[in-house]
Order: sequence, then C-alpha cells, then structure tokens
Amino acid sequence: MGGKAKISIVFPAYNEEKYITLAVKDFLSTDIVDEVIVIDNNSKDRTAKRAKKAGARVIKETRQGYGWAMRRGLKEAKGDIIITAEPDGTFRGKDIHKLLAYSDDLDVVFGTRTTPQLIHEGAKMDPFLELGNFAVAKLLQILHGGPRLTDVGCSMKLIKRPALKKVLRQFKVGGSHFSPEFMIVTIRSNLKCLEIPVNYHKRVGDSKITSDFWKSFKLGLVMIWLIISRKFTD
Ligand SMILES: Nc1nc2c(ncn2[C@@H]2O[C@H](COP(=O)(O)OP(=O)(O)OP(=O)(O)O)[C@@H](O)[C@H]2O)c(=O)[nH]1
Ligand SMILES: [Mg+2]
Repeated sequence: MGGKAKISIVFPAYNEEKYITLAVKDFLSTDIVDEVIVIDNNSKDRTAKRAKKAGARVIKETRQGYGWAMRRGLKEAKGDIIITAEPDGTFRGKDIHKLLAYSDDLDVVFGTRTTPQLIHEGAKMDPFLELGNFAVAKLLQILHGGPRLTDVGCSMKLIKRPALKKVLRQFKVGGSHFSPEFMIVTIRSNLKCLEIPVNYHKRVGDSKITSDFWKSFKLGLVMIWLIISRKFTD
C-alpha cells in the first residue's frame, strides 16, 4: 500500500456507556488510528454522548442487531484499513498492531479469542464456549475452505478497503451471527484470510448476546445452520 494507510476503527454499540469512553480513548491512544466510529444501535443510555465526547464519530443505526451495526460501520468507515472490535472492555487497542502486522501480506485478518495464554481473568471463555467456538470454526473452515480457524465469534477483525469493496454488498445477516457470515463471505470471495490470537478480557457492563448457556447454545445452532446452508446456496 503506497503512503501511510489510514486506519478506521468500528465499534458496534448497544448500551455500552460503562466502557465506551475508555474504549474510544484506548484505541485512539495507539496514535496510528485516524478515526473511531461508534455505531449507536438504539442505545437507551449515554453511549452516544460519551463516545462523541471521547473523540469518536457517532452514527445512529436504527435496525437493531449486531450485524446491522457492524455492516453500517463497515459502510461508513473511510480508512484504507478497517478494524472492527467491541467497546465493552473485552478487546484492547494495542492488539491492532497484531492484526496490522499481517495486513501487508493479507486482505483480511480474523482475531481468535480461544488462545488460553491470552484469555484473561474473568473473560467469558469457559470450556463450553471455547470448545463450541472451536468446533463451529472447524466446520466453517472445512466446508468453506478457510484458513486454520478456532473462533467464529470474535469481533476483532481487519479488512483492507479493496477487499471490503468486493464483499460489502454480499452481507445479509443483521443479527448476532454476523461474524461467521463475514468469515464465509470473505473466504468464498477468494480473499487472502488468516486467523491470529488476540487478547480477551473480562466484559464491562451487561452482556447481551451470550449472557447465559442457552443463549450461547441457540446462537451456536444458528451459526451452524448458516455455515451449512451457505455451502449449498451461494
Ligand atoms: N447484543 C447486541 N449487541 C449489539 C447490538 N447492537 C450493537 N451491539 C454491540 O455488539 C457487541 C457484541 O455484543 P455483546 O453483548 O458484547 O456480546 P458478546 O461479545 O457475544 O458477549 P459478551 O461480550 O461476553 O457480553 C457489543 O459491542 C454490543 O454493544 C444489538 O442489537 N444486540
Ligand atoms: Mg462483547
């Protein structure tokens, strides 16, 4: 990539007032980030106000859902390199360097939260979630011809602008299973993809997607169905 690549961070946010200020500041403090975009997904708390005050560009997305928020963020990002994460304390700004280390050679970098040495105290990655993520990731890898995969639910990812242009219109998922759709679409579009370990910390604030066993279990089934059906429909 010629010249200095501009970097955008995308945060989907639904009632994340407890950590949004620190998250925006943490990612901006890396000094290589050009913009932090917070997609406010109908938050009823002070998420938007705090994000703006911390230096983020705040965009309102009214279609409710993790996928809708992520897709809107990817669409609005202006950078040459777009990095997605979550503003809930689980990811760290310093880890963007890990993803960026591969961006010269690859189009897309997926994070994985299932590396034991990088799972920190209190992080929600119990043996069930770890094994579940691993098994579903292997299914995705095998059915769609992906790189080595160990996690299907990690929001921390990197995509370069030319690659994003190729895939943005192919996304259909608005819900919590957007992460595997992102992986399937980028892999099947013959983009060069790789998965790398990132740090995974304890969440700050209320968990929405995987707050209990049954929610996680149901989401796992939805992901499995997506992975199998996309093998035969696209
Ligand atoms: N659940 C949910 N999350 C949304 C929505 N819109 C945006 N988000 C954001 O998407 C990210 C993922 O949601 P989380 O509740 O953190 O779910 P998770 O990462 O699977 O699980 P935990 O971090 O352990 O709670 C967060 O940054 C949310 O604020 C939405 O409609 N529903
Ligand atoms: Mg989270």
